[in-house]
Amino acid sequence: MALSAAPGIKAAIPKMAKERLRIAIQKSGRLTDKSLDLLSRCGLDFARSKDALFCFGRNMPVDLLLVRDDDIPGFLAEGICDVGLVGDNVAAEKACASFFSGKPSQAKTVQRVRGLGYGACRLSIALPQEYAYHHLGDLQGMTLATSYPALLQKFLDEQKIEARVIYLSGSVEIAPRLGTADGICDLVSSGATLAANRLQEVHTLLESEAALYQRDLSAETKKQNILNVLLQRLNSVLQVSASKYVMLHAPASQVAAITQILPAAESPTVLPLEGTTQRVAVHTLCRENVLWEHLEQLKAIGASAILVLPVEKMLA
Ligand code: PRT
Ligand code: ZN
Repeated sequence: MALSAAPGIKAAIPKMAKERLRIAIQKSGRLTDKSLDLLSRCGLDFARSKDALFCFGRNMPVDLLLVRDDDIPGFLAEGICDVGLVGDNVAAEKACASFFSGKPSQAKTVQRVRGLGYGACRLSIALPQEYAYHHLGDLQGMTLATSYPALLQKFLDEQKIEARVIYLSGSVEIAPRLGTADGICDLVSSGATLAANRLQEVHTLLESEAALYQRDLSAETKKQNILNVLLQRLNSVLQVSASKYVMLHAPASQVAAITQILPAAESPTVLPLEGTTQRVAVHTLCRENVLWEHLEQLKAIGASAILVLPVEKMLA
């Protein structure tokens, strides 16, 4: 936990206003654009200069802190920010590290509120492709390189596997080729990096996505109320991203089958079509993403003129 950065951060940002919620996001990295976009879709507008660490919220009492993702759990625990958008992998590693360092209370004050639907990845152990892996016991006596030493050590302890953990801050995947380690424990999303380095994924320790974490605000009602408004908007925005409005023509006899095929479909509006009693127009809201497979199934039971429209805003 890079708490050593805290005095610098404290000096760089305005005095903590008791009535303003402070959200930390990653300054520059994989989560930055999606986090900014999500907050903007929640209606938040920030006065943002390019290199600023701190951005003032123009239309709500919510300010932004732009920092390294690894610092976010520590800043939450220290009360430097109130809310953080950060990968579960980072939050779990910091919580685990503070547990090992004898400060479990830090981890307890920071709560995961909800996943945000982006930044999906998994923390996995990988070994050279030529290694004939059978089971976890094969890791016994190996040296594993990782940027997640606390999570890996906890996993090995739980499995009663004695392996040596070495910490690398980056380029973990080349460690086996350099002869520094037998295997690695690193983040994987598409698997392309593992394949390019001739590594096989043998076990997943953690599934991760970007998530909203908060510190305990039970004694700060105003801030918690602001967060509640933001969470309500977030719920709508995230539900809308998955929702689709579907319009199609179909045999009148197939309306029930159509709502069965469509994912999480609401009760449909069924309208007559000019010049026929055999076919009808069906309109419905689907609360989950509509895939090509769904459209193909609809076509197979006689649907035509199938339109899938994005939903911009929704208030349930
Ligand atoms: O500077 P700062 O410390 O803020 O950023 P960072 O360099 O530590 O993090 P960054 O921007 O690389 O990632 C931020 C977060 O994105 C991570 O903490 C995860 O929560 C999430 N995320 C999602 C990923 C990936 N997917 C991912 N694939 N973070 C890293 N990777 C790397 C992985 O380490 C490996 O090198 O991508 C490579 C594997 O990708 P595939 O697609 O080839 O499998
Ligand atoms: Zn980082």
